[in-house]
Amino acid sequence: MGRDTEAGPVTSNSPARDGFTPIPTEFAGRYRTAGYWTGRSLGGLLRSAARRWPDRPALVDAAGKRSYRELDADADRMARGILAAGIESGDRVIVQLPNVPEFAVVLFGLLRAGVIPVLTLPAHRRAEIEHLAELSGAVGCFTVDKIGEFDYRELAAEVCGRLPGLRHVFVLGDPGPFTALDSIPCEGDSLPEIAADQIALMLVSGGTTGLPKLIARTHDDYGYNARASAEICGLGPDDVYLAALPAAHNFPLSCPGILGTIATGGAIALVTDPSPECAFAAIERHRVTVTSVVPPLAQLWCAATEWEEADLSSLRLLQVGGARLDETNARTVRPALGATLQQVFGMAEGLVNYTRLDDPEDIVCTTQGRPLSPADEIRVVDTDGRDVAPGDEGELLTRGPYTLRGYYRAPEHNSRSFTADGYYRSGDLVRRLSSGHLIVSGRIKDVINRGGENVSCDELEEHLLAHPAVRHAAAVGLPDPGLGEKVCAVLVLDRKALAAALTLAEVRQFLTIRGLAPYKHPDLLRTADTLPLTAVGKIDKKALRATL
Ligand code: OOB
Repeated sequence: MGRDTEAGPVTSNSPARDGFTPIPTEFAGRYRTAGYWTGRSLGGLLRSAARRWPDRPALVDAAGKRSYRELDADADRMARGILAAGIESGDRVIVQLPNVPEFAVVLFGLLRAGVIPVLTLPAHRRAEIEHLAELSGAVGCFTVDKIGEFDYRELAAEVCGRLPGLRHVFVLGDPGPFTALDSIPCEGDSLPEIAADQIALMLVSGGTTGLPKLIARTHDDYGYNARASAEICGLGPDDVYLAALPAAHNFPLSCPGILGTIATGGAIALVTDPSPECAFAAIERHRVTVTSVVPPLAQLWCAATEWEEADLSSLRLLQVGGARLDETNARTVRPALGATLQQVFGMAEGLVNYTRLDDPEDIVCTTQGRPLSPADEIRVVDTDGRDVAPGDEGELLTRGPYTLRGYYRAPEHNSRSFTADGYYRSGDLVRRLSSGHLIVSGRIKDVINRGGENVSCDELEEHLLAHPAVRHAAAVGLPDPGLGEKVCAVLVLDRKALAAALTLAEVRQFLTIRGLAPYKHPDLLRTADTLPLTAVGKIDKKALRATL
């Protein structure tokens, strides 16, 4: 078992351990022997960087720079403060912060305290936050006062009212009735020693079922994810990474993102608004070299070079992932932005595929990359679970040194999502080329990929069915030139409600009241007399999509 060198009692995370499915011992042994798992904690990653590059900038923003030495000290102070406030190692806390430098300070503070951050997105609302807080048994919440018109303190107050276990709320900015993040007490004891095989943090899954799932990642597996990704992208101390997507997402966090940049001594810039205007200004000001975006944003950025004047010459690598990037848009990246394109096909569950920096242009523009690790095991199978012929389409199954073996506290779901020998069923349809590169050709999971954000149809349908006028509901994805797919809700209304038919605005209003994140709301509404059914009586989404 890995241990950090810092003195102090060993943290076991034991209260969080139940409900966690570790990678089996014989695999873990192999991953250690091969050097993928180093036994070092994520907090240790920053510590080593601070020793190696103390005076280099770790975080850059409009207000100035924070060196590695400063970030390291800030993280220690935060860790001590968190423990002094009464949160204990092994506890879980909700983190819902925008892309600001404090995100990194809070994240590393929690990691060093052995407190497990549940990394939620700013777009999440009551339905998601309450569910994730309950599922994780969170005792606290790190949030922000407001973003735009939305008040996160009100959200925290609502969730605290329903979950008495949520006792500690820290707010970045004006704390309202809670504690200000910058008033967190900074005295306190020595920090615990962190075992690297323990849960470091929890990511939220894009989800296929009714409610979002939690993915527990260990220090060992997530550290490997970040370091190996950084190596593939050739990151080093001269790189400046721009976090333009929400920092709590696996892509900007660890592929290689924030953690991969820290591991290699580069600087991190963050923007809360990824529009060309804002992001380009940040790229110019900080001489950003690498960033990651979803396909709609890549398309917008390429188009915006026509009218935006900013100097983007520092940008060497644009990573695009989260949803399928079509070949035409892929081919515009280099001419428009002057950067190398890298396609990234990843999942919070683990497996990440990258096109390599030296892959031929055709591979980069037509595939979604190949696995990060030589130890990633890939199977492409038919509906009976048999391997398809090389090059044929099938469902992607995977296991490996940084892929989960089970969702957190979800035994029933796990029996369906994993094979008996531990492969994760991704629900993605792929073809594998002889080079090992994958082409994502479709999906068998009932998910709509709305511009890189995954909307679980089950989850949305459950909310729609809660409306008193709705008898049956189906969510389907329809093609959209900007987003790739948009969300269409097809409703069968109660006879009495038919006269006063529901409007899209009313449906969205209803979902807002139910606390569902806005990106999951339908873009389109259709009503029908009946929904087509399959032979077993399930809603026939294929037929439904065809009629739309
Ligand atoms: C990333 O992670 P998630 O967990 O938000 O979403 C995963 C799902 C995949 O199973 C797949 O259905 C889809 O999003 N997806 C892609 C894709 N990248 C993700 N579909 C087609 N082409 C791609 N390039 O989205 C994620 C995590 C780490 C790195 C990058 C993306």
